[in-house]
Amino acid sequence: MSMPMVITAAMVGAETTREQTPYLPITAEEIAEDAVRCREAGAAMVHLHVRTPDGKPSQDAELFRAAIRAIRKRTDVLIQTSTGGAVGMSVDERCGPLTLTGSDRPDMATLTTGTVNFGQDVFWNPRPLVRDIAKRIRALGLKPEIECFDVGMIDEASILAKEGLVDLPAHYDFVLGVPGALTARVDALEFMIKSLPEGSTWTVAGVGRHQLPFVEHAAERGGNARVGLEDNVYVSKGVLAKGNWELVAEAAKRAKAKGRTLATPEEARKLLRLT
Ligand code: KMH
Ligand code: ZN
Repeated sequence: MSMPMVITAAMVGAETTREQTPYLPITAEEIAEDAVRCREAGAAMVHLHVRTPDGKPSQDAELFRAAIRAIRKRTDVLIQTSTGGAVGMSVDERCGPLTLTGSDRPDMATLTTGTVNFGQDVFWNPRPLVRDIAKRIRALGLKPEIECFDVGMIDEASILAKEGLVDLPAHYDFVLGVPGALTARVDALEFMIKSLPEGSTWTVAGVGRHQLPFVEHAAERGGNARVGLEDNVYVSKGVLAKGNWELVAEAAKRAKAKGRTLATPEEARKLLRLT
């Protein structure tokens, strides 16, 4: 029997704008309201970025603290904070959420293990910077989600493990379909899966129109899926999702149709070996 599927809602991101969709949550209260509905729809985890009140991407610790408190006041969904932030941010800026401790500490943090073209920009992750972030994640006692925008990032995570900066088996997120990075094709997903160290867990995040079809591919292959407005604003062709919750609900429907059950946050914590 396959494992329950962990659905992650990438709720905010750094690139999606209110011009693209009026349903993008920006304030802590808006994020918490949508997170509650995502949890009810079947998400076990949220992947979190935050914004300033005027909608600009930010990695400010206090904005994260406010969002984390607002979410935890209302739901038990796991919170994975971004360390990617937005292109062009410094490493200290990106690591803002890793300064949160005690009851404000996130449950998990992302770690991108290589540089990649990102649309018209470059998402810079030189090897020293990756090691710096890996150490900060470890110092906070968190497990990383290894964000893989290309296959070599899996190999780099194995090197980090040899250096004692990442524990194996680890959890990986394959982000497929960013312009300039690895394409969203099933054979690319298969190669990613084949490239993983023994015992790894994985999530796939298809970008744009690939988001919901890749929930089905993940369901068939025994993996996990990420959906949400960070990567895609449409629930069907030309129809905006009315919130992250609507994308989670659609993902849950498709996963169940493939015979998968959905993980609760507590089940996800065990499956992903979080502390
Ligand atoms: N916004 C992207 C440049 C992450 O959250 O760790 C990077 C990103 C990855 O979203
Ligand atoms: Zn992100």
